[in-house]
Amino acid sequence: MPINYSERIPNNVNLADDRRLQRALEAWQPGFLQWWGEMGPETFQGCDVYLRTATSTDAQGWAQFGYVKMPDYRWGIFLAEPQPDRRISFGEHKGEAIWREVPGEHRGVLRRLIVTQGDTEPASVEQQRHLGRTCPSLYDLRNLFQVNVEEGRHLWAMVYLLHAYFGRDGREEADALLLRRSGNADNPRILGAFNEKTPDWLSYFMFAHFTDRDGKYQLASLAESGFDPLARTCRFMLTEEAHHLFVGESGVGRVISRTCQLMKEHNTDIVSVYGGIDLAIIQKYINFHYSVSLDLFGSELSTNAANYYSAGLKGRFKETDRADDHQLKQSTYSVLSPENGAIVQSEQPALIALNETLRDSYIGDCERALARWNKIIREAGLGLELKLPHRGFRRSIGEFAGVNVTPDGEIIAAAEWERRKSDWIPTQAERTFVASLMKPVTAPGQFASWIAPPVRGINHQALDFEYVAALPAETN
Ligand code: BYC
Repeated sequence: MPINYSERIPNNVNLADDRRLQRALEAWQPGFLQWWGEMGPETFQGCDVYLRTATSTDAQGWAQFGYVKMPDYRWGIFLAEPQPDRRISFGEHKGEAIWREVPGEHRGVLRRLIVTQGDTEPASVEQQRHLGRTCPSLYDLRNLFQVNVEEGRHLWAMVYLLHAYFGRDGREEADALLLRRSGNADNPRILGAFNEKTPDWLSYFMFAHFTDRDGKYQLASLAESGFDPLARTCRFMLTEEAHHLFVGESGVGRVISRTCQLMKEHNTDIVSVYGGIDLAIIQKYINFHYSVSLDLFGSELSTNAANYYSAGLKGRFKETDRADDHQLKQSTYSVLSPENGAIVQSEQPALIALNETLRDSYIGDCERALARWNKIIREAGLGLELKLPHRGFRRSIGEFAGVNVTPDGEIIAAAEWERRKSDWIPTQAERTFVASLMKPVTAPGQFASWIAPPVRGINHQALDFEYVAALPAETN
């Protein structure tokens, strides 16, 4: 369905036919723009950025490329096309018609899920606000801004649902989404990972790889929802999410590639003296971001998750492709947890183990991506491997919270953890070193010393294309 760009808020939800909703969103828009000005990418708001904008939700039309100044980006409301005869595919309402309105008894829970999802979007923009100033290339700068404007659009997506379906409570929640701030002690973002800092580009690529990937799995579960407007919104968000994951995986891959090149050139593992990032440091960044992101799936055993599922609000990853009863009343699922100093496996009711089920899908995806990074190292002829730490490593949520688990999955005493943790997560000195490499590179076609160029440019453009033009004088 084409998107109407002549409207103040581009949309494919017939906003023009609903004056009340239109006015409510138009009233929210100035607050959003003010938030974007205060908390969106600093310094570069006046630049021309070669951005992709969605102009329709079908396979051909959702990516139009051209120079746009970020504040002029057309943030809009786009739902994927409805699926004819779609029925609820899981839970107590399995087989019933999907809901086009919020079912009264699930209103509070549904609102909470939408708010939690919505809160992550502006949070990530806030976390990445300062990165532009230290970009490793114009190509990377453009990709950062593409991700940022789309996270802004994902906020719009959730705000639309709140305004359209949740009345006054929804409007209040939509306002609150613009008031919380990542890392703010008094009014923080809801989920842990979104209050961490993203101080350098290695952290950013790790975030886009590991944390955005949680987004993929959460959105895919919400895309199964019996509440059809939520399902369709998330389906369209997933098309944009794929690019964010590409930025993360290829970004880390290019850092690894450059490190390998320097290792071979100088016949050493310690490439930091040559302007690269040692594989050992990259490993620690992986350990940090992977463990923070695992927490985003919630507790292994969760009655919340069971309730979301039974109510038909949040399914499993690829729910409809699974060959079971889609109600899970009798099934069990295998869960790991610490017990008397060891990590043991037990069978738990599948319904309350749904967070763990989703986490397992995510872990499988992370393992496949890790294998692709290791392939880069192998193809460089180096006999080293990166690893994902054990799922219990450095967890703050769920069964492993407060338990000291090594990356290899051994439970150790607190004192030993304190002694050894600098072997596993970045030390302040390593973070300072990585920060010291972050010198801006803004000449077209040039790349920082610590990262390899990408294989190809954006939308068939050359690598030396001016992906961001009209840079402020201070950044040239
Ligand atoms: N931090 O039963 P439990 C994305 C809370 S990322 C802080 O274990 P539940 C993106 C929980 O709220 C995807 N608190 O968890 C990525 C609960 O609080 P109450 C975001 C946490 O409810 C990059 C308590 O602990 N989308 O899109 O089963 C860039 C016990 O709850 C955390 C979603 O998350 C945490 N990590 O599941 C941009 C989808 N974990 O009730 C965007 C919507 C748990 O005691 N959210 N808690 O006050 C959900 O489905 C669920 O809320 C969660 C938690 C999966 C997050």
